Amino acid sequence: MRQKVSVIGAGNVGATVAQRLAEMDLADVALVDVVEGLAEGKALDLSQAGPVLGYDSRVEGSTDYAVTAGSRVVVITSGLARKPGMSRDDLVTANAKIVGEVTGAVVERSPEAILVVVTNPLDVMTELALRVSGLPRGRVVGMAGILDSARFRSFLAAELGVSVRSVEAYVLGGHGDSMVPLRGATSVAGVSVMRLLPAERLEEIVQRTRDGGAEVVRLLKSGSAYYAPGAAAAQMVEAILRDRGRILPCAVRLEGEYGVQGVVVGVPVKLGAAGVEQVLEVELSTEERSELERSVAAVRETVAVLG
Ligand code: TXD
Repeated sequence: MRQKVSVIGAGNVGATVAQRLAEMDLADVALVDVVEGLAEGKALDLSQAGPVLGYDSRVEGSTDYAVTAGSRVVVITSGLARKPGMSRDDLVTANAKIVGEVTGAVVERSPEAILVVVTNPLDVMTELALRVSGLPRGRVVGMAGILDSARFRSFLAAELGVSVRSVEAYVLGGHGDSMVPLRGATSVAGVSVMRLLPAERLEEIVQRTRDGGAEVVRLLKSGSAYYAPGAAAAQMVEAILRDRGRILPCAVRLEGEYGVQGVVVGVPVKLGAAGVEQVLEVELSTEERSELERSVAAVRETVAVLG
């Protein structure tokens, strides 16, 4: 049987996720947007790339959630993106309304689906989707850590003149200014970057990683990043559909892990057919642990806005 993945929001990130999924020939894709014609137009365009690139994924676009029925995974990207000078948290009220409505609409038609949340502020929107859907935590997972880690990896690879494939890095915590790029656990072929780079240079790269989204927003002047976010969300979908059991940093509600109760933040998880199948606890330095605590507190504060 063909599998279906729905992508809600046919804007920059949504369309890029749909494109990646189709090009991987992973599933049929249903694209939904409130803007009349947008999802339909992009879906048609993507369908017409199939013969050139050789994929058979069917891509259907609509304003009507009927097209999403029976999805295995639903990726939620609908909502406003940051403008220069804005923080992700500035989006909370407007996007809570959108993500709340969308979650209700998709779960009604795809009660078995796993939800991958992308909309900002990421950790808070993941918490909201959990509450609205009533699903267990393993089936509502946020995308941010793969992106933040990819930024960290790309900066480190360029600095050290090695392939991005040889750099293993984890960025944990909330997807905001207080995210926690791990130093000790970040390595090149098993050698910690703390031994490969002077401490000040490593801290500069850590800071550039934290500001990675804002750097792109500033350059683009309208809209925020979407190639790397789209690729990251598609990687999560692939891990679920192919039951890979990949260990990826994703946002999940902690229930005691890392000493945190009832807050969504990014940590390494095992992602497979059931969604988040395990939360992994990596060893943190005292400094990293207090950074994580600060990040958790920042997420808690924004969650409070939801009421
Ligand atoms: O790491 C991450 N999690 C992120 C998050 C990385 C990049 C972008 N991140 C956030 O994703 C960003 O801050 C936004 O909150 C979302 C979507 O970003 P994108 O760049 O795709 O924004 P666009 O291009 O403005 O697209 C949003 C689309 C747009 O077409 C709207 O018409 C649509 O969302 N939209 C809706 N669709 C369906 N239903 C409703 N209610 C709706 N409201 C808006």
